[in-house]
Amino acid sequence: ETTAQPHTDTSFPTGFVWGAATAAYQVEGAAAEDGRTPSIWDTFSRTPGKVRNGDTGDIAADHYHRYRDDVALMKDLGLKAYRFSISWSRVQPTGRGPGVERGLDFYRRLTDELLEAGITPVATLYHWDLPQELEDAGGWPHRDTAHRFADYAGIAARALGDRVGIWTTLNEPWCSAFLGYGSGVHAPGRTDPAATLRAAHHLNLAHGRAVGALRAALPSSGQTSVTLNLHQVRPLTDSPADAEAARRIDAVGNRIFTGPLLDGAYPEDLLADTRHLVDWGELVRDGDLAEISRPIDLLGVNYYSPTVVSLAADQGAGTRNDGHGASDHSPWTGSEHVAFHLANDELTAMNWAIDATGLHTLLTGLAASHPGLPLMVTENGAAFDDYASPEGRVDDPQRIAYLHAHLDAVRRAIADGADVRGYFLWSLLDNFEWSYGYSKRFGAVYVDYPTQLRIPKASARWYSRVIGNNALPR
Ligand code: GBH
Repeated sequence: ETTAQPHTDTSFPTGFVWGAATAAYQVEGAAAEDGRTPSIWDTFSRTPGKVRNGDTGDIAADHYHRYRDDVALMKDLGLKAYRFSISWSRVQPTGRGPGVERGLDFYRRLTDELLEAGITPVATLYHWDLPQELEDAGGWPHRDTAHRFADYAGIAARALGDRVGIWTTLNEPWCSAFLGYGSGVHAPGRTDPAATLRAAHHLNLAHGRAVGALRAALPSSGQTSVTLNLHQVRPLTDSPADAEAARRIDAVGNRIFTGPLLDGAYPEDLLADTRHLVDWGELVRDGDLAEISRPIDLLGVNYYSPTVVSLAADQGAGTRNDGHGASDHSPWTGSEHVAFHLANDELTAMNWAIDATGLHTLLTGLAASHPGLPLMVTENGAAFDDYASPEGRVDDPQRIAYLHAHLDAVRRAIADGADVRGYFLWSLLDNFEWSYGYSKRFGAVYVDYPTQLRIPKASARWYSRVIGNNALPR
């Protein structure tokens, strides 16, 4: 420690980007308005048994109609940035052809409102809502989908590039590939290991091509990024077997993306682990890796909980504790002998273990492996069993504790040399938590769904003070 008061400095760098995040299908509603067509999540949520209580995103938090009030709320909380996603099937209902102005207009209105409130818009092009027509044509396992995505990226950037400066191509491609096509707990609900790996490659390719389309359409000040849910993988014990389990999960959970995106190649051990499932030589064509590894300006990191693994003798152990609902199929393609464990028994309402040191390790690890690459925490937060008191208050001390611990981990990572530019709380609002429907509340702001009334939780007020002070409470 070299500073004078090492244990009392709780402040963040000047200009640190304080934000909150949402995603189109989770908050917008208006599922059939202004030309929007179904995405894979509309189809999936309408399929009986796929989403808890049969919930859908038809109305969600009605953000499509209430965005003005929601921006006013953000301004009131002092947010400096808002991370939202664009619904592909609003902009290109068939996943092809020209953009639909009525769909684009929503994002023009939203971003105008944000800019007027002094809030920086941060747009994600894909937060899991593939136009159903493209899934019907083969979805992400089909190479053409990557080309369709680049076209869509160009349309969105030409329409909004004058007001949106920070662009993220994909949110958590691991979830799209491995939960969507592997375990099937996410849309489109397929359970095919070969399709999973093909999807992963085509998501990488889609990102790379989209970065090219963004660069062509954006002013030179435009920033491009991708958001990954990097698994902070830990072996259960120091045995060689558990180290092997950690290596495998790191390969198929992290390096399958960071390898091609940041380092220009798929790792050899990943190819070896999975070559019985897919013909990588046929899948990865000449020129793909150069496109995928186009330089980006920022890496987005989403973090919730660490991933603790051991090597199990029993086949199928990989299905346990994956945190994503019941499936007979493991998302961990090619890692059937790996078992998953909780890091501790302090759990959120998702039954995810709370361990903020994982975020520090992740950020400092990236700073060491990829020096010079600016980082942004694009999601972090927790679900708890929040409820509104008869007086209309929502007290969520557990969320305050969670945020405090994780923000302190970010602050320490910065002090240790990680170039972390900002932090986005997941989520601004309670919303549609995918296969859990509305049963899980991640918001800093409570949503009473029957009335759509917004109630800032105690954690929102707490976060607002942190932003105002640019520092954590001592
Ligand atoms: C994000 O996904 C999404 O981007 C967002 O839309 C979603 O609402 C939010 O998080 C909350 O779920 O070790 O058992 O914890 C996060 C998905 C969750 C995938 C944790 C990996 C690890 C399994 N990730 N999960 S476990």
